[in-house]
Amino acid sequence: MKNVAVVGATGAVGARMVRLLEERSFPVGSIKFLASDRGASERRVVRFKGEEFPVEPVSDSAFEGVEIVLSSTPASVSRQWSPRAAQAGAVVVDNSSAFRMDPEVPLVVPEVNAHDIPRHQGIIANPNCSTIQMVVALKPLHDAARVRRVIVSTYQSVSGAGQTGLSELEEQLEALVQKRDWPAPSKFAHPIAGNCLPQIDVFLPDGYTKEERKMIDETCKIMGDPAIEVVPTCVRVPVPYSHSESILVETERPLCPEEARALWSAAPGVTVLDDPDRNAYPLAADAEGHDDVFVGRIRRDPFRPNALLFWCVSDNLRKGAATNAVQIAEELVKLQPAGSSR
Ligand code: 11C
Repeated sequence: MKNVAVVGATGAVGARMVRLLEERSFPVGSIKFLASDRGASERRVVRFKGEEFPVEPVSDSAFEGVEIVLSSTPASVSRQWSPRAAQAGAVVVDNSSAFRMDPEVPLVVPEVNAHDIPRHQGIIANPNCSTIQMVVALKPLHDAARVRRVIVSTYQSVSGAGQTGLSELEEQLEALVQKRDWPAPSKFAHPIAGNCLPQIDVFLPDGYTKEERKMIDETCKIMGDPAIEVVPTCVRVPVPYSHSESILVETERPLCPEEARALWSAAPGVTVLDDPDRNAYPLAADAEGHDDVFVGRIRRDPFRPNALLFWCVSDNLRKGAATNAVQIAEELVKLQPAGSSR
């Protein structure tokens, strides 16, 4: 059994972390729920296994005796508190971008690089949602045929931008149906209802966005191969939950669709849904609430024997965030049975 704290438990990802600890029967000895936002901690309670727990303000003393911290807070809050939780003796699974590219911090998707977990020094980073689902799908191809280049276009749901992203879409969809004006967008740079926005996060000097840069850098770190070329275009679409991705992958050894299908069918965390005769392929609405990464539309590049195309969908708040974090915590339990120090 482990003493657990969830930081940011009242947010969209934090709430799913709490549900997943219940659903997956995580061996919880004690549990507490923390928030950095004093207003949130004053107002909220969290239900866990039928009991109500108060949300406590995050503080150094709150981490005393805690063994595993699941944290879903903005990067600025993580930078302040995750090292302090680690200092107090906990292992922090941190969902923010604060430590992902720190060479001392493992960046982990358990289906891909659980072997990196033991080298942690108190913090393990949970990757970006659009990266997680892509690397789960790429890993079996990489092991079999070595992935060299990936051209990916994403279709990312508004829940990636949190509750305010969801609210902005809902408000605009209502106004669209009622043919009335809506207030100026605040979360996104342009209206999201009836639109696709080729911008997620801010632009960098090279013309890519920060979200695209995360996909490039995080993929190489998780896969342990700096030579993989990732060329992303990240797009926000008016979908509430689940990210979809159109992926072209080039491998060193050519892979035919049948072999890729067999590799994915045997891979952990992947479900193949690919039956064009029945119009069956992964859909964002169907993936919501599930933990797997779904792949379909598997086909050859008509011009290059060493390239395949596929469509990849996953629930961004579950496998793209909360499920992956809880899976990392489960790996920690396997490594550190109760009572052992980290
Ligand atoms: C989005 N992928 O869809 C982002 C959300 O670095 O964890 C997650 C940002 C992150 O807007």
